[in-house]
Formats: sequence, structure tokens, C-alpha cells
Amino acid sequence: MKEKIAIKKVSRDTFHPKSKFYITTPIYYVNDVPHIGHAYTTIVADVLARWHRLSGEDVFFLTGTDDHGKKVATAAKEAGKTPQAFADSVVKRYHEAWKKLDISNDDFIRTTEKRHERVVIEIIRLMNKAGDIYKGEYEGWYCVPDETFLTETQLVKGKCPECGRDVEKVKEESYFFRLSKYQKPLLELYRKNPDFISPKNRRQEIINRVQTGLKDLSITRETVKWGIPFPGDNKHVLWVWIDALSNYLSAIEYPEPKYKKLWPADIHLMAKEILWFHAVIWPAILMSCRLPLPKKVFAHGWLTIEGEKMSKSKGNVVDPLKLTEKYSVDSVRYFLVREIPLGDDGDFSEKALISRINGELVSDLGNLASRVLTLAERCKSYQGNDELSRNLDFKKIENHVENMELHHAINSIFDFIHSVNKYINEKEPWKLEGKQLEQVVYNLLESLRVIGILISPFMPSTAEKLNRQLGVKAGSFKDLKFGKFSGKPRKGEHLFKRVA
Ligand code: ME8
Repeated sequence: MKEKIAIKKVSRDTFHPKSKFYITTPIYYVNDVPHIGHAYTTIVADVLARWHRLSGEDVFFLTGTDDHGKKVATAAKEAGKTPQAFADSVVKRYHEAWKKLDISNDDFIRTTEKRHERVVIEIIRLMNKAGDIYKGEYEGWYCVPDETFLTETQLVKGKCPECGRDVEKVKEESYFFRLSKYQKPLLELYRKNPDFISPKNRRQEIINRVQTGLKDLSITRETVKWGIPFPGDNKHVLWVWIDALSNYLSAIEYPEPKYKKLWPADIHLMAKEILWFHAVIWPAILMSCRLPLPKKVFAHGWLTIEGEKMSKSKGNVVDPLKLTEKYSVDSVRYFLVREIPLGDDGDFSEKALISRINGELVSDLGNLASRVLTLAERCKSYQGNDELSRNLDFKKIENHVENMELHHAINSIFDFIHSVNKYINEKEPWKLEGKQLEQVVYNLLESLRVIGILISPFMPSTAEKLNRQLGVKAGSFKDLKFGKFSGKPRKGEHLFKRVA
């Protein structure tokens, strides 16, 4: 291709001042109900969304479902339902799970919605206008569980290299996207924006693959019926991935004012198996449409269950709703974010969950609140100082969040919690009376108020419970300054229950 595509360096503030934050999760296939892997991504995105709201940013947090494609059509057939009825029933389970897990998404997009289809058609129109779509024949392999086209050489022992499952042979008429044209612009994008693909260790893998060359991509299916008809040739439906990726624009009403305010996305969050689609295919589509590119695509690792890959046949699929019947929602949220460094693979085990509940949550945080609120019952008024503020390094916590090191952010919050526990032990307020007692209690209440703000993105209902007992309103980061406590504390139940 002779045409030169200019790639600008995408800086955080190219399009907007630091006032908006648009974060997305993948839209999940509705072939089955949500499991803990889906919950993990959605909880992490929720923590980030809540954090940025506390910073005063205008946050838009999007999640949703991928309703189309052969995988969903097959599951529907097996269930004896139409794809639409089947999708509708599974989507309910997603709504239920996200509500239970305190997910604060601002919207929930489904690819079967009209508002989505309209934008998908516009994207195809723009790609076509750029001369990037042509008709041909696809001959190769297709992995239905991953909804991916594969070449003979990509197969490993005749199976899908990603999921290891059977693939099917495909030979059909198809429309193609000139992905090959975007090899150089993509490499330039990665070079100029070193953080575009995060974390770093995944970046090089993508660059290596793109450097070996990009083949044009089949973007329609003739033998699949469950999808958006290809504009101008209804014999074909759009390949589910082109349909799905477009959700990031359709949910913000491209090209309406909402899009102008929110695009480009600040973070597309997902797990590593679909990084290729987000770091290569999606930016290439956007380049073809002449649209700005997202600022960051971040791929986290995979969750295993008690050391094993999650699978139906092993019977170890963890249902997040069932889990929260046994353990509190906040302890599950806390555990997933604290246990696994974002980007690494990680393991979910009930033993490790219980150990963190009984240790960090019950003993360190819950007992601190309980001790302080008991002491507060002995005082009629309080007057203190800000001596505990020097134990809090908010900048450090903020940097950890900015760098997507959420486990470190929690750790640093707990450093402060430990320092407050130490303060009680040193001051021995149970031996104090009058003004001296009032001062120590004030400083402790003030620290709890600050802790309530800091933990709220991770454990929103615990923060609410704590605020209620302190008699204070929910604060944001501008309220982190010490010396503001004016609550009317009243001790309630322990923040967490010990698990036997
Ligand atoms: O890929 N560990 O949908 P999907 C961690 N519809 N995260 C996991 C996980 C695990 N074991 N299992 C699933 C699709 N996830 C497409 C996406 S986006 C335009 C289209 C999470 O239902 C993780 O976020 O297969 C992963 O990327 C996603 O679920 C895959 O969800």
C-alpha cells in the first residue's frame, strides 16, 4: 500500500484535560453464565472506575455482552432455544452477578441492541470508504470456542493453539479487511507509545508477531446466521469479533457528543488470550476509520482454581454468586485484587481466601475499627492533631494505581492501617482519661475516616459500614486531609466475620 498513515503520539491529555476516564471490560459471550474469571476482570475495572471517581474525574465504565456468533448459536441450539431467547436468559445472570458484586458500571451494552448495530454498520462503511474491504474466498480453519480464524501452520497437532480444542474446516465466500496494510502503522504505534500494550512483557510478544507480517482478515461468515448482516450483502453476517470490538464505540453513541467527550478509551481491560484482538485488530480498524486510538490496552493473566485450569469437564468452575453466599462480597473483591499482581496468572483457593479474611480483614482492619469505636464510647468530645497523617503516603498509593499495581496499592493502604494499630498499642488509650484520651481517640477516628475513603474502591460496602459507624458521609480524595473529623460515632457490628 502506498498510502501513508500518520500516527501521532497519543498522550494522556491529547484530546481532553485530565477530567474524563473511560474504562471497558471485554463484552462476555453469553454461551454460558458468568464465572469467577469474568468476575475478576469486572471487579478490577470497577476498582479502577471507583478510584478515578474519587479523584474527581468524569468516569465512564462500560461492560456488556457479546450476544452473536457461532459459539452462542450452538449453545442456544443445545438448550433448545432461539439464540435471542437464550442470550436474554444468560444476560440476566450477568446483571444479577454484577449487581451482587457491587459493580458500578455506567452502561451495559449488548451486541443485539439497535444502538450497537447502527454503529457497526457505520464502521463498515468507513472501512469500505478507505478501500480496506474486498470480496474473496476464505479457506482455512475456524475455532468456534475462540471465534478465531486459523491457518494450517498455526494449528498445534491439528487443534487450536490457544484453547487446544477441535477446529473446523471452512471454505466459503468472504469479505476481507486489508489488515496487512496496517502492519507498519501498528508497529509505529507501539514504538511511539510504549505503554499502549501493557504490561510490558506482553508487548514484545505482540510486536514480534506483527513483525512477521499480517495477513488480510476474513470479516464475514456465510455459513453462520447469528450476527449482524453484512451491509449490502445479506448473504453474509459479520464475523463476531468485528461486531464485538465495535461495542466500545457504539456504547458511547459514536459520533454523537457523548463519543466526543469520552473517546478515546483510557483503558481497555481484558485477559491475555484476547490481547491480539485489542492490540492489533482493533487499532487497525480504528486507523482504517481514521479514528483516534485507545490510550492503553491492558491484559491481565488467567485465574486457575486450586492450581487447575477452570473447566466444565473438571467441574471446578467457580460461580461468583455462590461464592458470595459463603463469603462477603467485599472479601471476595479484596482477595482477587490483593492476591494476584495484575498482569500475572493467579490462583483462586478458598484456603488463601480464608487466610486473608481472618488475617488482614478481621484482625488488621476489622479489629482496628472495633477497638477505636469502643474507645470512642468513652468520650463526649474529641480534639486532636494530625500526627498520624505522616504515616500515610497517598502519593505512593496513587502511583501504584496509576501503574496498575493494585495489589501494591492495597498493601500500602494496609501499611497505614498497621501504623494506626501500632499507634494504639503505643499510646495505650485504655489507660488514659480526659483530654489525653480525647486526643488519641480523635486521631484514631480521623485515621479511620481516611481509611474508609481509601478502601472504598476495593470494598465499597465495608467503607459504607465504617462510615455509618463513624457517623460521617462518604468522602473523596479531596477529603484525605487530616483534621476534618466531625462525625458522631456509634459502634455497630464487626466489619468482617471470622471464618472457621
Ligand atoms: O473473549 N481468568 O468473551 P469471553 C481470568 N466475547 N479472566 C478470565 C478467565 C480466567 N480464567 N476466563 C475468562 C470473549 N476471563 C469475547 C470478548 S471483547 C470486544 C469480546 C475473562 O466470554 C477475561 O477478561 O470468552 C477474558 O479476556 C474474558 O473473560 C473472555 O470472555
